[in-house]
Amino acid sequence: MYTQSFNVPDSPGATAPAAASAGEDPVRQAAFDARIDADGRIEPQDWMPEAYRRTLVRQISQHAHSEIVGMLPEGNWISRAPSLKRKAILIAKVQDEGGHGLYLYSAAETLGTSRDQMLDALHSGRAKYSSIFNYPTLTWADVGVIGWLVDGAAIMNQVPLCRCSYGPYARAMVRVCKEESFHQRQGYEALLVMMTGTDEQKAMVQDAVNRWWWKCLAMFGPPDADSPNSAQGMRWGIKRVSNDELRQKFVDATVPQARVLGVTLPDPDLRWNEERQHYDYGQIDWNEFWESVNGNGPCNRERLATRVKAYRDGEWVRDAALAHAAKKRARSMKEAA
Ligand code: FAQ
Repeated sequence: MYTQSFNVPDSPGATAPAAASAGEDPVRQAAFDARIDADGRIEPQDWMPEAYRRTLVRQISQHAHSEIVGMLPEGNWISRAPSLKRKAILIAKVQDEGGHGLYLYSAAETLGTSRDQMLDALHSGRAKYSSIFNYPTLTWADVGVIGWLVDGAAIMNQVPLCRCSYGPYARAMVRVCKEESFHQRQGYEALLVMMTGTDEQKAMVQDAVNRWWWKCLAMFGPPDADSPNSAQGMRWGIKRVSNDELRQKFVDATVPQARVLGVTLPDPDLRWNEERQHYDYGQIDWNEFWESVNGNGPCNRERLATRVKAYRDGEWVRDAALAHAAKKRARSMKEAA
């Protein structure tokens, strides 16, 4: 359904030169720019402008936080899944999201920021994570809709990131996208089954679609004109496709899927535009989006409190692992002496 077939420009620098950063070594800056312009990869040991490093830490750590916080809405349904099969699938999916968070924290650590620093930013409310995870999962249909639409939107956004200019992030995204693809399909399949069920089940699916649709469109971030980070991110080959373009691709891919499923997308302005060869869609409520981003969504407080508690509860595990590692190190030093 979602493929790796994005046709993105090979060389981000071919259309716009990478920005020169004030105060950076001009020779190393020129080598960096040339690498970016040639669509090469930047690796952790390579010199890079501080602004590039900061942008990557910001985006990758936000992405990691989103995966970890994103375990919570669906995790809420593991104990209430309607069958053993659905429970096993859901456990696997939620574990995958945890794994994605771990690859992404590791990728961000290669830029010189520690996991403790990133987690502290999350737990203190300074760091952002995706707006979408601040909404409640009210029924079992929400789990299917998250797979279909939230993972579907995540794949749209993440496939181009497989070609991000920073090597560790790009490589992490390849595996993440393969797993997200399974997540999207399991959600869609669960909904297809519900739509062959009772009227009550069908109504439950439609209700979940009504509640999640607009929030998924907002997930791609503010409109390009209001996106302060996009231009530089694109010039550096971190972002390959703009927020609005990805949103449009998502709408275009999802409308036929909704038709097959037999649900109505809750937008009276949604219609095919022959001239643009895309679907037109209505106005996104950006106030609601910013409320969620800035800590005032329906579940922000609950989500953060759950993460902080999990971190505190896990302290003895981290301490034990560190003590074990120290003991092993001391033993091998003694043997080597
Ligand atoms: N939520 O200038 P831009 C998933 C912020 S993973 C919260 O356009 P940029 C898997 C943005 O950070 C979902 N904040 O920024 C899963 C910036 O603030 P800052 C996460 C948002 O970076 C599925 C400000 O607005 N995916 O779902 C959001 O160029 C199911 C201005 O925005 C990623 O993180 C938002 N939705 O573009 C897990 C992908 N949108 O930092 C469990 C990687 C924007 O200046 C279950 N990230 N903001 O203070 C990206 O591609 C980009 O960072 C964007 C934003 C596209 C999210």
